[in-house]
Amino acid sequence: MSSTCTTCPYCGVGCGVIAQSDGTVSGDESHPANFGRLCSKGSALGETIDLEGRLLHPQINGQAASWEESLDLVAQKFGQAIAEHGPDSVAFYVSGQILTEDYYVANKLMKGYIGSANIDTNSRLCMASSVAGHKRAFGSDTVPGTYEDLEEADVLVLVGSNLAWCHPVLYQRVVAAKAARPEMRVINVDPRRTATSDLADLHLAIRPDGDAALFNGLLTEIATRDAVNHAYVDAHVTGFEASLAAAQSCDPSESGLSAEELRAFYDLWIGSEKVVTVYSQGVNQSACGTDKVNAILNCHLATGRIGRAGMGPFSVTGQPNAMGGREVGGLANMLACHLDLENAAHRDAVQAAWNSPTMAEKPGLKAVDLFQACADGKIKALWIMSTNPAVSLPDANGVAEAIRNVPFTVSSDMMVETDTNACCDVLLPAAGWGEKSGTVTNSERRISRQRPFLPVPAEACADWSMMCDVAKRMGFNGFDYPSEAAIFREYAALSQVAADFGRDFDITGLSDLSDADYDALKPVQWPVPKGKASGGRFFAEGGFYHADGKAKMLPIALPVQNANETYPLRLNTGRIRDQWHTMTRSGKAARLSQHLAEPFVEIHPEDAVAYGIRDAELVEVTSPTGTSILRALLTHRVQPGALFAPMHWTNSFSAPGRANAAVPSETDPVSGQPALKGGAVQIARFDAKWFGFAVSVNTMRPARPYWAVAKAANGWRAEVAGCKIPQNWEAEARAILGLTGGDATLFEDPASGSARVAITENGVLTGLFFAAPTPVAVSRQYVTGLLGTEQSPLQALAGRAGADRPDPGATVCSCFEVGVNTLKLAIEDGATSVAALGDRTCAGTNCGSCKPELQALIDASLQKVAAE
Ligand SMILES: Nc1nc2c(c(=O)[nH]1)N[C@H]1C(S)=C(S)[C@@H](COP(=O)(O)OP(=O)(O)OC[C@H]3O[C@@H](n4cnc5c(=O)[nH]c(N)nc54)[C@H](O)[C@@H]3O)O[C@H]1N2
Ligand SMILES: Nc1nc2c(c(=O)[nH]1)N[C@H]1C(S)=C(S)[C@@H](COP(=O)(O)OP(=O)(O)OC[C@H]3O[C@@H](n4cnc5c(=O)[nH]c(N)nc54)[C@H](O)[C@@H]3O)O[C@H]1N2
Ligand code: SF4
Ligand SMILES: [Mo]
Repeated sequence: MSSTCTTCPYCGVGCGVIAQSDGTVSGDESHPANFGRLCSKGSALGETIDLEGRLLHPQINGQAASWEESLDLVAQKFGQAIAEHGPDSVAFYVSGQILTEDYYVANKLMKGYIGSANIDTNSRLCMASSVAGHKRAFGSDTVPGTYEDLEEADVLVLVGSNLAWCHPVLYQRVVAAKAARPEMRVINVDPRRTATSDLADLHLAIRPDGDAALFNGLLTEIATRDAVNHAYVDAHVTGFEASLAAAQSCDPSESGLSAEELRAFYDLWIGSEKVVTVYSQGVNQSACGTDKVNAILNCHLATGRIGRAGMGPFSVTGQPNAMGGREVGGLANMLACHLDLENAAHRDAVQAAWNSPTMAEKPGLKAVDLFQACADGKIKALWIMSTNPAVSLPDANGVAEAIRNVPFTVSSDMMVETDTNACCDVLLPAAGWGEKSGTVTNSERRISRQRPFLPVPAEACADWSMMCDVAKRMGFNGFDYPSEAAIFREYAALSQVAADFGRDFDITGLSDLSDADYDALKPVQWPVPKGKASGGRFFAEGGFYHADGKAKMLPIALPVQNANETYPLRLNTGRIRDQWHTMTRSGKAARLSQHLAEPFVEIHPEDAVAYGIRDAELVEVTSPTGTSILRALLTHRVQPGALFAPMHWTNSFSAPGRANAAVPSETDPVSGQPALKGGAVQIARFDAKWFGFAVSVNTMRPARPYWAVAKAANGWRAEVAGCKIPQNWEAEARAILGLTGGDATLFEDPASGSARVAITENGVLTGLFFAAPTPVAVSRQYVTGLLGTEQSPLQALAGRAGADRPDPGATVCSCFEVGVNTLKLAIEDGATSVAALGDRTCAGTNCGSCKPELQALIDASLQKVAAE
């Protein structure tokens, strides 16, 4: 079997993967992002590459169509809209999950040929505030540092980042560095306690959006303690005095932290030269996100702690090619190679290099405004590519309506069934990871190849290739690429234009790659100038990209916190360890679906008491845009007044549990990034009359008032709830299980209002259903494990293991499917370190993503022992 070096398609860490044609994957030891490590999602990639659910042929209005017909139709409808309503009546909405070559073609087609800048990307939801903050401070969107800086730092600050779950391999590198140098300090700034906080020496549970107050306080203290690097500031920075004055006029207690916490933070940050401040969506996805970014950058500029080993601000990117998208100018306000759309000289130079008929002159619509324009009838043709906005944008129901309101819509995706596809006229089947070929850029500016190791199935096709086919049909020259290598060469050559303007993005050293060189390209960090050394850090000696060559510090005012009496709570949202975004791929892997199998909302116990909500009941979370129904998880990890819900669930997995139905679309005024972490909401207990849990060998999609399904090893599992007690439990069970045949065994207890149904076919268990007036208390893991086995229905209906078969409990380690009960037993039995637990149970010994949870279990058990 042949093996192929490629790159993981999930997060922006950009790990190297070695894939076999049978789908077996392992970490690439030679890749400088991961040196052989993979996390739980990376390790389970092989389970997501089957063809189940794939979109394999083009469709027009739900009917199979040929590529010829489909491409003709797309070209004709886009051409017609442009002819009748002008270039700004059409739009592309693309994604940080397409490859650089795809992105380059999309941007060239829209800006240089159609002549509109109405191309925006899901990076608007993700990186836009960082991009805007970088541009304001540095004059360009440059990430100054490298991953090694995180390891070499003496103080590592993680702001609004759940690195343990969202950048797990980078997190593991930090864990290893801290183990090697125990004096290293980690600070986590997050209103919520997360798996990442568990590693931190200091967890600062700031008030939501308290970041600017914290970093303004830090800037003031830097000046008070005489820690300003005057030589650096005098030579390379403007705006120091005004920024300091603005900071000094703020009250740092607005951060919500105590004087002691602030002092501890200042002592560590100021006390070590080697400080890295990593930040992510807790900073970016806010109505004041760009200001928060600049408040952080200000402190690094004032101390000159930037661009040197072990120090600097570090915005980690989310998607595998979020960075590549920024480089090709995928955002509506940018031009290729970090050039500026609003700069006439830049526009002319790019147009000349492209030899294109036109060039967009003004920025296009940013994501939220773009979908508003769809709702307003201003967009006549829309092409959505590799993203699922009907789930991932705020006001998701409104966005679905807006897409339906556009006269002609196209979606190119790998999967048939997505919430967005359901709103679109034409579906174009995309080649996916393992099939497609091109490059991606990770968080530390490292360009790596994604290489194919699987045949492209049926009629699927690379994104760049379908766009070129449409461009040609629209009569445009300049899209005759023989291969993705040819696109890459053109792009690398275009970066000469950027180099000539003295800009940061220079990859001219890659412009002469032969097809064979491109195929063999090793991971390389930009800049890659022709004939000079590549990679490294930026700004140690200044060299910023504003006209005066200096960086700008910006005066930052604090956000105004308005109390909202109708919607008094704040809905924070984000990610869980084992799911990726809208679950179209990670949702296929049974072992990834067992970690957290259902959407939930974290609620502080005080709020739960105030609203009369008990643990594991259901909660309606409502904003003016809509409602989502979520399982209540009572925890001190969130602050009173704050809720946290994961973003992942969709109409395929839990229609009522889609978080973004209830996330309003407020945006940052500078970056246009939505405030996905701070929607104002109200909550109420959802008045369910019965709760159910079901497992079936069939796919379930039980359209009950509440439902959520997850893939299991031998079928599916479902949580349901209803508002009316069914007349006939067996009929209800069969409807939910999707099982008409087989023998049913029914237990009903009218006194308690509970019922249990088992279905067997030829002695094999095909379905189990449990219902009760309160949340069903059966062992999910145990019951799910019974599916497809030969079982006595009576034994199965007990819902928990007999004494002879221990119940492993909820899965903690996805790789080896080790449950919480197994782990607790091992801890009681003396395995009181993560390594010992690994020796005993294998947990944590493959990808290591569960290590924070293993440590938390050990800590909890030791605390319990100490309290006894
Ligand atoms: N498992 C998994 N990993 C992923 C992804 C995934 O879907 N699943 N997606 C990838 C993508 S695209 C992205 S962008 C990254 C995102 O990676 P992260 O940004 O690390 O993840 P999030 O969970 O979105 O949010 C991070 C934290 O911000 C905190 N936060 C909320 N409000 C505030 C605030 O006002 N201030 C501060 N300081 N913190 C706040 C939240 O409580 C949350 O813990 O993850 C990437 N990695
Ligand atoms: N409430 C809330 N909402 C959020 C966030 C949050 O923190 N909270 N985070 C936001 C952020 S940071 C992000 S990045 C977005 C992500 O949100 P989305 O981009 O909407 O989510 P994905 O599920 O990654 O969508 C990718 C789609 O592309 C398809 N696909 C995969 N590979 C290919 C390919 O090669 N070609 C094509 N054409 N299609 C492909 C997949 O099947 C899937 O349908 O969500 C945002 N939404
Ligand atoms: S950390 Fe995990 S999800 Fe991210 S690139 Fe590496 S293996 Fe993939
Ligand atoms: Mo993202």
